[in-house]
Amino acid sequence: MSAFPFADRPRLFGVAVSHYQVEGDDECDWTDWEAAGRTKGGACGRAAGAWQRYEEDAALAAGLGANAFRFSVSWSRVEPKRGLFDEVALARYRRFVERLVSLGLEPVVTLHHYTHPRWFHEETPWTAPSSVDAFARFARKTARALAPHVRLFIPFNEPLVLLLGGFLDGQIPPGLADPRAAARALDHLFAAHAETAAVLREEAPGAAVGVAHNMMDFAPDRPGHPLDALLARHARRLYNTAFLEAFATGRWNLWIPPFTRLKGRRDALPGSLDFVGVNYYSRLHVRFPAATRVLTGFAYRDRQGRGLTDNGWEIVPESFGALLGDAGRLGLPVLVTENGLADGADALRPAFLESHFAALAAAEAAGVPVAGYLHWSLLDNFEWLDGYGPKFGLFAVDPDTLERRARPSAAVFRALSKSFLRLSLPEGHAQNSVHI
Ligand code: IFM
Repeated sequence: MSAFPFADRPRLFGVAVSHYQVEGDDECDWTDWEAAGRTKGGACGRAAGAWQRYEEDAALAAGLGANAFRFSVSWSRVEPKRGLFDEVALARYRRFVERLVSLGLEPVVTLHHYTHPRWFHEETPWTAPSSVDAFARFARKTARALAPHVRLFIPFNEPLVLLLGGFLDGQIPPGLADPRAAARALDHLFAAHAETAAVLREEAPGAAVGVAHNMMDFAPDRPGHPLDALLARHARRLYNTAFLEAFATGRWNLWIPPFTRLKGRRDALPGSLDFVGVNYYSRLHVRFPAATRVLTGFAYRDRQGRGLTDNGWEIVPESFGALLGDAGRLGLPVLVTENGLADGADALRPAFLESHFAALAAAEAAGVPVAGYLHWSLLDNFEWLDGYGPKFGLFAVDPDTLERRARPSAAVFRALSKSFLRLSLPEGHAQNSVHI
């Protein structure tokens, strides 16, 4: 049983990155997706060159006053051929983890952040039961290499986005738009989470296991329109809580308008989470009738006049607070595993940080057991379908030299680290798993 938040580090404050978006030159299903012209933003290429610069990036995070660093392990580097594990890649991640620890940074390790080894979709895709063991085996190898330095593992980043984008909307690998495949994939993703949690508890006793769940707010596109309001309510519940509750109850029943229902049960799910990770960015406006494209049929609007981010997302700190409240209802510690914005000019980021920290503090004061905050992102990085356009970094990355340069908001972030980490946990703060 994990005792997260840990007594020796009750609050986490730091940054998040993911392997494909910063490492560079990682051959996987996304590389093929880019080559097939399926992205708007072109190829990832050498990204931010972090595979060679992780140690430097750890020091940048420490310089921001962070005590935690979330990153992900590339499955395609670790298992380039099915069953063949690359010890050199594992050793490289181990060196990085040791560096994090030596700088006083808690490693938060994600095992799946969107990409797959090239063999995966052919040989044992998420629609096949064998995917569960394949993923758990990779998780075991990785945990064995990184334990005992790692106390926080996240088997899956944004599994619902992978499901919607990869199996219902055809936008990301494996590029399917097939409700039956989606139903099978969801079942196996849940099973893989539960199986991996069990593996991690064997390999890294005492480590805490979470999920990084993308949470969004939804609002009626036509304020006051009853059908838009109904749709927004449904989307909010479906996207945020209905999915999360499956981890507590072991059951799911998701109706994705207009015609898709995903229903299932996995008895191993309850008890498989020690914390809820929240990735929060924005709010979408929905209009009845429901869109046919799951991920792209909604609109962002600047309803409060705060300005839209570089990639057009609305800034809504109020929704952050409300969604943290929803996440907190699982009765588990809530770790903000991502929050940030694309803002190359750094014009909006200072106010974004201040307002989201105020919302976080208010949620905490209202009883949400907040265990920490990890900002997306330390660096400008490769933003999936949008390539290098959106700049999410506290540090800008020069595309030619890969030199990192702090944006002015890095100082704001640093100042926030002091006040955030100074606060101690209120009495009775969740220390262990309680399931609804
Ligand atoms: O860059 C992504 C990340 O990989 C997952 N969460 C959302 C971020 C911003 O789009």
